[in-house]
Amino acid sequence: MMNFESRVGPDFGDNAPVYPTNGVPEWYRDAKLGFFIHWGLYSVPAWAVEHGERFVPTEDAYAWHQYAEWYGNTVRIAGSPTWERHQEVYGPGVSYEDLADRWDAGAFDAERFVGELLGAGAKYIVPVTKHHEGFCLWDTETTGFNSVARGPKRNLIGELHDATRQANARFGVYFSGALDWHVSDFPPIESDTDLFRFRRNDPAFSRYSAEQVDELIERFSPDVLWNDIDWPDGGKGHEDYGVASLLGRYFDAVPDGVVNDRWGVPYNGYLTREYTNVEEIQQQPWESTRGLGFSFGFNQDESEKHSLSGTQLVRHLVDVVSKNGNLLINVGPTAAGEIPALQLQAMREMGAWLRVNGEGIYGTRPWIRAEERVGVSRRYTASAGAVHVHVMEPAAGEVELPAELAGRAAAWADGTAAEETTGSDGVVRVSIPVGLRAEPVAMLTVSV
Ligand code: FUL
Repeated sequence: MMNFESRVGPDFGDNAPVYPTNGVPEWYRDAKLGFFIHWGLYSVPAWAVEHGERFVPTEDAYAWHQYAEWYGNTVRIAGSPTWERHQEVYGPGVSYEDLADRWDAGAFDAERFVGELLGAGAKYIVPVTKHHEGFCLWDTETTGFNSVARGPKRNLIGELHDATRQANARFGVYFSGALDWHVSDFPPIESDTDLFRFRRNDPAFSRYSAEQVDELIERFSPDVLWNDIDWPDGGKGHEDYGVASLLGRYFDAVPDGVVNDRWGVPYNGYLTREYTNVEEIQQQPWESTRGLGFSFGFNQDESEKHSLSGTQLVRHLVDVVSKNGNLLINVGPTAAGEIPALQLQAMREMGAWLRVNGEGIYGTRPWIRAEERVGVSRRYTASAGAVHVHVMEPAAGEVELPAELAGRAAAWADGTAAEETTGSDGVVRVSIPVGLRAEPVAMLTVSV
């Protein structure tokens, strides 16, 4: 499947618009951890074929798409596992869109839900307001295909927004810019080529998309505007519905807002990386995103073997932050609006770790190196007057200190002062307190 990270086009040559920019504001760089929420119509079937079940070249993998939120496309590929399962579960003649009236979000309590995300350590949340299938989760005036008119009969984005603001956290929105299958009439996407062929590029579609984003800006003043796939080519340069004018309206309304890089124009706020590991410190702030499992939307067939444990999640966060990134980890609720137990467990473990070790994450910047190639696996972050050494395998019992950090006052997260020993090999090591050896990551703060 297509890697959606950054595509740029078309080339406007000398007539290239000037894209308003706010760079990447400090609040965003300080925040480090956000939660994506993929909750939508796709949460009703909540299913995708098990990741890795079949090997197919990735560009042709759309019939076996691992993302449950792609259900509305996968189900239209005759003979795909999703198509087969859909016939079994719903019987013939029930379309994906028909599921809108079967969506019961009765267990959703925005305050409790947001409380879990913030308890897990998030400083911002980014719910999907409209995914590729076109179902809107707010009280839009642009279409009746929305959660107020159908199914839940609730303004889900409004509720999430209010609960997030009330808790003093930052609120962003995800929006599927170039794909809206509800107002498109194409065969299903079966390859990367189709992904670009089967999308609307007429000006009216850009206008439709821009009106929706304008509503989101006006109602929610989102701190993050997270566009996906691209802005429709047909309207990229349009004076009202194009990217430049839209971003202009956005930054007028939200002066310290931030956008991502998925607009398909030569302008980036921050870079996005999806299920990709980054090797080095990146100069440009970036954001790692992935589901806790292999899907963003809830896939009810996933189990422990597909999902990040709390320990793996914390280590991923530390790795990303050490390389100048933020982590936008995804939660995929059930249709009813609850967080599945497997996801909740990892989230709570991360929250517990952050309550003790947060000073080595929030507000930090990369140090001169992110990690070392030899010795016990570790990552570094820096804050005013301190470098934090994050030991990724605390069970190792001791860790090497690089020359730049040796001989200085240092304390472990539990308050224990670090004691250095110099081995016959000349390497300075510190012993890891026994009480921290079972932690996901043990943190040592060195004054510099
Ligand atoms: C991708 C989408 O196609 C996925 O479904 C998901 O929303 C991810 C964050 O971005 O481009």
